[in-house]
Amino acid sequence: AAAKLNEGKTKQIFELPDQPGLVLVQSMDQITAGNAVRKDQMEGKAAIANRTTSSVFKLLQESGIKTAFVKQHSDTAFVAARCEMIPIEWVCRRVATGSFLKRNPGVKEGYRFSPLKMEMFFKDDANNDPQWSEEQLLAAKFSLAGLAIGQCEVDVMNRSTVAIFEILEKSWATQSCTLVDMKIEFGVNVTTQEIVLADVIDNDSWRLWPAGDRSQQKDKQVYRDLKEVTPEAMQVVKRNFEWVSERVKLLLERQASGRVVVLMGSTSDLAHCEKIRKACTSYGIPCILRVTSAHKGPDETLRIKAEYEGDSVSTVFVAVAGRSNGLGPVMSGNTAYPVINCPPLTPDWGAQDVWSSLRMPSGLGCSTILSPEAAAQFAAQIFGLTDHLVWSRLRASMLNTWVSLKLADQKLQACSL
Ligand SMILES: Nc1ncnc2c1ncn2[C@@H]1O[C@H](COP(=O)(O)OP(=O)(O)OP(=O)(O)O)[C@@H](O)[C@H]1O
Ligand SMILES: *[C@@H]1O[C@H](CO)[C@@H](O)[C@H](O)[C@H]1NC(C)=O
Ligand SMILES: *[C@@H]1O[C@H](CO)[C@@H](O)[C@H](O)[C@H]1NC(C)=O
Ligand SMILES: *[C@@H]1O[C@H](CO)[C@@H](O)[C@H](O)[C@H]1NC(C)=O
Ligand SMILES: CC(=O)N[C@H]1CO[C@H](CO)[C@@H](O)[C@@H]1O
Ligand SMILES: [Mg+2]
Repeated sequence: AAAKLNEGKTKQIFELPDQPGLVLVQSMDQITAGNAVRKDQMEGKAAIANRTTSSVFKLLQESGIKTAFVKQHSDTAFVAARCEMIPIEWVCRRVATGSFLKRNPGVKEGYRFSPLKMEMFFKDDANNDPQWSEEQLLAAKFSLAGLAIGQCEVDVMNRSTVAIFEILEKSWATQSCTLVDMKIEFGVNVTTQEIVLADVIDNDSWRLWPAGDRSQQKDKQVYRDLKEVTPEAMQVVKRNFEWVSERVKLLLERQASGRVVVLMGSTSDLAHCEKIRKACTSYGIPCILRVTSAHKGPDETLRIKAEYEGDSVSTVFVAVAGRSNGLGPVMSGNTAYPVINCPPLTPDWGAQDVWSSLRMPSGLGCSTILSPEAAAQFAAQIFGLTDHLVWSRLRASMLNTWVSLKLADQKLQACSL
């Protein structure tokens, strides 16, 4: 049997002898509240927890959030990157409820935080997990897996928590569920020294109110609120957990279908168009390339347009035409779908050619974006309005860019010292 590295109230962590950078996280069939004062076995809970954690981590992972999760191992266990855990619970709130109301008397339940309210708690069972300020965390001078937890690391965790909350909030909204608040933990990947979302996200990690209605809450609060633990009451708690674990799978499903259709005036622009397609694919958006010239074959241009208007799949057209761009404006004047001009400009005439994409007759709403990647990104932002999976990739990408800049600056400062 593999060596046990750690054991807590709800999980055991095992070494994977053949994969030193990885661990096995095993859930146990036990439910706790109020720091294990109340402890009941609930058959099947571990399996439900497993499903919840796996689906949520998969959703975040596919969006581009760095997490410790690697893959599902069994009904009750998953494989994760081996981490040294930062002993802080990061709490993020959209709606005031629970302990926040106790600590902030006068605030009414249901108060909405915009921006999100961030809090952190030091994981210290003996002292009931005291709330900490950022300054206290810095003063603690934690060092995990060789990484000192300073201002930069704290900012990265703070920003990551917000992004993770927003992604889960958008995802739950597709199920008409309000994500009220959430608590998460970060670890330091021992192999890469990266800060990653670790531990688990299960129904104990958040409050979910279907249709924003507290009375229909599907989270662990139901269990905490039980006056007496009867078999019937435990069945209600378990049914709620099952409800969450069934719903959480739906978060991974695309809610809307959409596609980008790139029209190019000539195959000489193929390389430019392939860049658009590649970027679309990175957002999970299908992208189709077609050749047509609005100057030389307008009948064909309009026929191709009709093809994509005829099947009720939401479409963003991207027009790629050099020299004089007739394609984008003609499309834009004849379809209600969005049209993005993405002209492949050349150094010699680009400054003149671009005007054929910018100066439009009245009544046309096409946009112009010069970089092929940025044109795809704009199309993704349009689909992101209705597709939470696309929106999540955009949101995670924003976070990752922010973190890279922060780390680049930190590295540069360290060098110049
Ligand atoms: N990927 C990981 N690598 C290493 N350790 C991990 C990983 N994920 C979780 N752990 C640790 O496994 C231990 C057991 O988890 P569990 O949640 O059961 O503990 P707990 O009793 O709730 O205690 P805690 O208050 O520390 O969470 C915890 O210390 C947790 O931080
Ligand atoms: C963490 O470690 C694993 C294996 O040890 C590695 O494969 C992975 O890329 C690392 N980074 C993240 C973000 O998980
Ligand atoms: C639900 O919450 C319990 C309470 O701890 C948690 O431990 C369990 O893993 C969760 N199960 C589900 C359904 O996710
Ligand atoms: C997180 O960042 C916000 C915005 O910079 C800041 O106001 C807040 O105090 C931080 N929260 C914590 C707990 O560090
Ligand atoms: C018992 C059980 O349902 N195990 C599941 C754990 O989670 C993964 C991912 O959702 C499922 O594929 C397993 O079947
Ligand atoms: Mg824990």
